[in-house]
Amino acid sequence: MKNILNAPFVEEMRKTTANMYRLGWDERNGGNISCLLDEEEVYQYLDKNEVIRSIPMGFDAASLVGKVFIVTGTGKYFKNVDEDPETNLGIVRIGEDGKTAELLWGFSDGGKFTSEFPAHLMSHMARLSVDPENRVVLHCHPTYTLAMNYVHELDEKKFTHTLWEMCTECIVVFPDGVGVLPWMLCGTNTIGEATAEKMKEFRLVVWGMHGIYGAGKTMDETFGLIETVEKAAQIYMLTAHLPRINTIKDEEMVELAEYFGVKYRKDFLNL
Ligand code: 2HA
Ligand code: ZN
Repeated sequence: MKNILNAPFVEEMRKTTANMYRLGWDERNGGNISCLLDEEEVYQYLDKNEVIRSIPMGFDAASLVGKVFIVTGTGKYFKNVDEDPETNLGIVRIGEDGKTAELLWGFSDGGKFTSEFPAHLMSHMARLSVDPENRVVLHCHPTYTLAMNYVHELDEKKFTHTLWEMCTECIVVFPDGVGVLPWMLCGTNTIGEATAEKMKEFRLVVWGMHGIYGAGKTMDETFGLIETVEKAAQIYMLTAHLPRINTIKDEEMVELAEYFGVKYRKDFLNL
């Protein structure tokens, strides 16, 4: 067996959580990450027959039975993942009943997966149904995106359009736009179901006055989506109170989308 602490997927979680913490997107226990792993790769590091404990999930993830995820722990701080991955992270396999998570590694202080595990797994299921290569779901509280929630209408079309206007590359990076949910109670199956419904259409979902969810094929892609939204939101917040003299026009966004060959939400433009 290889040493799990050297596994690229553990390393990636350590680096990503540290990065996000430094960017100020994950104060205290804010934020959570889950990543679908390649089973063959995982079993080079862990014995598939050694289940440390079984943890009830409280929802049905039938289409994910046997799938293995690395995930951040509930109440754990992104700040601490790098120095102690075995306490702050866990590797779980979805059990035969679809309703239990079998712990294969981590959560060494008796902990368990993030309180947002329903939203994560339901989002994985939704994304996989439209993109079989989806692997990563990432949630955080990026500062400017959150600030923008208080001063901008929480309307999908308007929110996406404003972000697209703020940086030239936005429409190319997230041509599918940003889904928006109103404020909802977090940590519940209800917000999980609402997020998953949006995830069939969007790789990015804003949780009104809470934060954002991103999904993608790789950690880089997913992180990059949120990073680009956050950059656009920052430009918006730096300029929203000033007279707007210039803007990227809808015709120019069409030019960009066509030049880069992306399929974009035409109905989010005002043409
Ligand atoms: O678990 O971010 O949404 C910390 C959170 C909850
Ligand atoms: Zn949160």
